[in-house]
Amino acid sequence: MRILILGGDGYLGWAQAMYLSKKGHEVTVFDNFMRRQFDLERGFNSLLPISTLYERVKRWKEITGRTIHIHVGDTMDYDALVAAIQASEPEAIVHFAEQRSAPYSMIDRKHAVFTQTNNVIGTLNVLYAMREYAPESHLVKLGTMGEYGTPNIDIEEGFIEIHHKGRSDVLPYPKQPGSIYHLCYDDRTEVLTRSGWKLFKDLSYNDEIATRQLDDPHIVYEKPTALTSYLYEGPMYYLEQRRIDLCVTPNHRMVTSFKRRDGTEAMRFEEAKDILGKYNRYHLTCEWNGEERETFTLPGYYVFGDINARKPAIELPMDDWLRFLGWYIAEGSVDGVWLKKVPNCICINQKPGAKSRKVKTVFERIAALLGCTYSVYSYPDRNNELEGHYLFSTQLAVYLTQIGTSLTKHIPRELLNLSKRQLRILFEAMMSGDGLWMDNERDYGRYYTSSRQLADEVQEMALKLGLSANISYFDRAGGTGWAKNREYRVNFTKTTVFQVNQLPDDPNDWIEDYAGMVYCCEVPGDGIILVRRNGKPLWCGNSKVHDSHNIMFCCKIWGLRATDLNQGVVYGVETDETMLDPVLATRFDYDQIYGTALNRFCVQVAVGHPLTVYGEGGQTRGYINIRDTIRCIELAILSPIRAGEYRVFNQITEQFSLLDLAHMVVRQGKEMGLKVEIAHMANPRVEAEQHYYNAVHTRLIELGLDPHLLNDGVLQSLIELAIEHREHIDHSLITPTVNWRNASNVVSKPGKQAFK
Ligand code: NAD
Ligand code: USQ
Repeated sequence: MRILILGGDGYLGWAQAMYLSKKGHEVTVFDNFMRRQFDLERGFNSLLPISTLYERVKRWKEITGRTIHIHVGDTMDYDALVAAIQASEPEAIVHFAEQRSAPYSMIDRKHAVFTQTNNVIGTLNVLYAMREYAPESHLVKLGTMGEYGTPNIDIEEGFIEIHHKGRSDVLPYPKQPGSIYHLCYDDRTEVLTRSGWKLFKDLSYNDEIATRQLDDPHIVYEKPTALTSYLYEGPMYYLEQRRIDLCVTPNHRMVTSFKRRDGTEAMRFEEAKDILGKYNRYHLTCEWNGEERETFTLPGYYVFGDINARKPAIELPMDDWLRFLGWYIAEGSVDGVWLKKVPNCICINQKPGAKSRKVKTVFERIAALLGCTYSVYSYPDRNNELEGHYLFSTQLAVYLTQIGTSLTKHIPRELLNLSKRQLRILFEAMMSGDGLWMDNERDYGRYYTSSRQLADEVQEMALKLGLSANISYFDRAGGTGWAKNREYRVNFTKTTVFQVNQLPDDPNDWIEDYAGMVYCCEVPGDGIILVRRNGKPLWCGNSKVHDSHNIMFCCKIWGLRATDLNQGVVYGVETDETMLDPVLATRFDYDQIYGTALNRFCVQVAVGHPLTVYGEGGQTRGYINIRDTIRCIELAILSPIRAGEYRVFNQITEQFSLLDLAHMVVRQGKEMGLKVEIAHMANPRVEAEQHYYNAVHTRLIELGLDPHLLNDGVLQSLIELAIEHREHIDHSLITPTVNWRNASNVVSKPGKQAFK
């Protein structure tokens, strides 16, 4: 069989590659050497020295006569992945290529984001590449038992039968670790970012997305930790109402509002399909803590015709500037470009009356601050007399030309980060020009503009002021001149919560088939983001699932075949192949980041380090010998699988608590005449230290696995191996320094001997 092994240079991948090659399969290894790079950067090492992949493959050929092909590449690089698939034409793809260390993912935000991006997006690329170039191939994906967490019921193999309100179904077993957000919104949904509204397809990892928490309505901008997009054909949940417009996958997490007993309003997550046809309530508004700024800097400019003469910048009080700018954005224009080629005056025309008097006050103030001339001219216009207010300042005029003309007018982006109080000044001034208040409290009104961008920004400003706001537009058919342009209307009210009314003959939500791209993003916190469709914004959640759910989904829609192997902690490094020659050894990690419990304990015994049991030691996990790992994967590859089938095996052979393990190692160490003790350390992780654990693992046994269980002989050979190589052990790498409770941790550098 032709087999592609992604991550084939790693601890398990290399042992697997040799095992399958020896069995006569045509093996290709794909790896980006990320694991080796981490060692180089941090001064980490493997207990057994490891040769380069090229040396390994060469030696393998010399000893066995068999060829293992190499493709150096990254699953994040779709073209490289596709090239490997096209070259190897795999009948099976074994996917080990993930960042697999829990402590690594908890070092800090950067490492967390890398882990999620590498693993989730890398796997998505694998799925897409399979669909396009190897649709008949069988994906064998290494998952982990850790996905299930430590529930207080038995862990089944992937699926669980649920009886609910007299009905039953077999559903995926609940996952409880960190997870990705998955397919959600249609291709017309936008999301609010620090630089304005953006369609999901235009989002990048540098964008900062407006998020909130369930119990905290304040907008906090966060960079996405994952962006996902899929081609999707299937049902979508539609919700269309005066204030709300949404189109999401039925499993999407909606954020609905409900009244607590004490009358206060709270929010909760509900799946879209579960709220169909109900009188749901939605929270439409936000809270905003912007920045108070005392001054605005009017930039300097080069005097026309004299490149050496530059007028310096001028500081203006921010509140005065906002009052002026609001009027200018709504009603103002820059003149003089056509007269003198240099913009030199700013003009607002108004009918005589209250509005004209307001403009006069604002212009007089700016003229005084800038020391420039302000004049008012009266002239007739059609049936009216108009007052033209003019400020003569080239510096101001040069700056204002950047704010656009009627179709392109906009608010300088940095001003949208101002405090609520200052935004209100700008908003009031703009409303005085182009707005219409519909109540005396000024909580209900409309802003008119022919600039699409300005409409978006006024909506954002209204939301930050705590109002709910949507945008509609009006096409003026048959208009001439300026009046032929589309008119955008930003409608805002004080209403915080909106209830959807359902009329039996005119429902507001429904399920309808959809074919197109769907998008989502992952953000820190509760995963609530501000989205907008057809100009109507709404706080909304995401569908949290793990990348195994992506695999399940792709099997369903594209007919791919996949086996998801939820594997426990692996121990040991000796297989028939790794023992053939030192060049063929696989890595043996004992450090605080990549070293796993039993491997670490054996190294610790070898150098007389107390066994690092974190916390009480009641943490129970499934364990498996490396020999069984590689056999299980072979069994998964060889056992037939239907197109569209997604199956899950729990890949463990026995389970132990940490203390059980530690006591076994102590006993064996003493047996070998070594001094061994257990040190209960403060647990650097946040995890249950005493819990129920019973994981079903029968399917691989049924397929023919004959387990190598952990016994004194296995422990003795692991400890002997560690003793043989103990001169390579860097003691400073043993002590854990990554604490789950910290947002940022320091990982030891070489040369720091923490213990000797
Ligand atoms: P490892 O870190 O030794 O090997 C992973 C390999 O994948 C490395 O060689 C690395 O360079 C490569 N890689 C990572 N990201 C890549 C990318 N984007 N593109 C190309 N190559 C990439 O890890 P391992 O212990 O061999 O584990 C492999 C898989 O098995 C992981 O998915 C892990 O979750 C799973 N697993 C391991 C254990 C264990 O105890 N080691 C237990 C359960 C499950
Ligand atoms: N632990 C100690 N002392 C140590 C090291 C670990 O007490 O010196 C504890 C941990 O707190 C944890 C348990 O031992 O409770 C297991 O930790 P580990 O580091 O051996 O393994 P883990 O972090 O669970 O991760 C490993 C692999 C990972 C794989 C997982 C399988 O690195 O890729 O997914 O095992 S499982 O645990 O079943 O999810």
